[in-house]
Amino acid sequence: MKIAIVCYPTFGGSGVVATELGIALSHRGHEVHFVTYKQPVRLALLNDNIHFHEVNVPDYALFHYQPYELALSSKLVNIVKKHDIDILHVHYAIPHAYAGYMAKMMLKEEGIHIPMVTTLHGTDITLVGSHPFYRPAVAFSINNSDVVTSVSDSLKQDTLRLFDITQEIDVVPNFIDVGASDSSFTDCQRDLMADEGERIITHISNFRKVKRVQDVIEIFHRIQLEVPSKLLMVGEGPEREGAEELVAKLGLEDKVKFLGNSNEIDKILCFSDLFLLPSEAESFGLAALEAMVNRVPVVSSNAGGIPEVNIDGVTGYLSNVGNIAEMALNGIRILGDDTTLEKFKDNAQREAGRFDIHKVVPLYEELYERVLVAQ
Ligand code: GMT
Repeated sequence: MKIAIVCYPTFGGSGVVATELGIALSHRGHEVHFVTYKQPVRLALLNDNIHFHEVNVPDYALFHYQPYELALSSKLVNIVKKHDIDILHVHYAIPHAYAGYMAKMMLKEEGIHIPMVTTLHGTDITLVGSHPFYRPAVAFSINNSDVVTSVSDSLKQDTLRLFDITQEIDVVPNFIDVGASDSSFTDCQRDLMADEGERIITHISNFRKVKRVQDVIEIFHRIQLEVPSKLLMVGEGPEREGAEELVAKLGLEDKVKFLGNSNEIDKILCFSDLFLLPSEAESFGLAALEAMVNRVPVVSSNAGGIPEVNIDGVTGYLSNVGNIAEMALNGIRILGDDTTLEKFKDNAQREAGRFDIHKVVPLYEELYERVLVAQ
């Protein structure tokens, strides 16, 4: 099949999932065309089956806001025609599903019928999409997609609750390449990050408010009083400065390292003992799954779709959002002795296998085939 994938190219979960899906589809013989405003961060290699098309939006002084949707839908029309695309798969409803629908309608005028699959990722529904500013357009684009998928059952329920949805929603969970992560990296340089006898705790996110990075620091503050440990903070975003201030206020500067964005999170997770994800909302929690596949147990909130990934008492623990004290106690329970830690590590990696790429990508292929037959 020839598939055009529309996504955000940045370090966000939806962009990562879209990119990994495109790469996996290309390995399975499909021709994949990424359409976005910058080359996706995880798309290092372009090959015969992977193409990247940049959407350009020239600055024009009259426009206070440059019309990205217009440029994207025009680009999609041109690419579908030029490359004979079979399917449009848009990740993140805003504005991709809207632009995709417009492209579909323009192509229809020319007698070209192209189905659109929309994958909902989370904030496009829970934080941004349900705002009255956007809600009618988001509901319209969802209802006019040929297939709609959500990355967890929790997100499906949120979508049905927040919008007037007439379209069926298929749950296709996020995935991970279980075979690709090898926690026995020869260059797993633990000693660069922590002293002998110390545990390593990690948090990875885009440091937006919804991630509650201040909670991460507070939880670590309590854990390190009981268990000698270091905290690695990976990512960039608006809450980083506040987090650094809190680290200074708590006198933790020599125990907390801010590493910025990383393209090599496996190299950090390979020596991590615990992952903290106290998010306010999380449709799935891809970062938790990436930790688990690298044998890192997860102490998290029970928000949204996280319980579908992190199993309470097995791969880590779940607490109510903001319950810092309980999350710290759970962290101490896991890190307190080697036998318990090893058990949680084994469980985390085993349960990550439920989301193996080889199980999930065929689900998307089935949906593509279903929609093509229905055309
Ligand atoms: O919150 C993020 O980390 C970014 C955000 C995005 O829009 O890319 O992630 C969302 O999609 C990910 C991939 O499906 C999910 O794993 C995240 O849970 C989800 N984030 C939220 O729902 C807050």
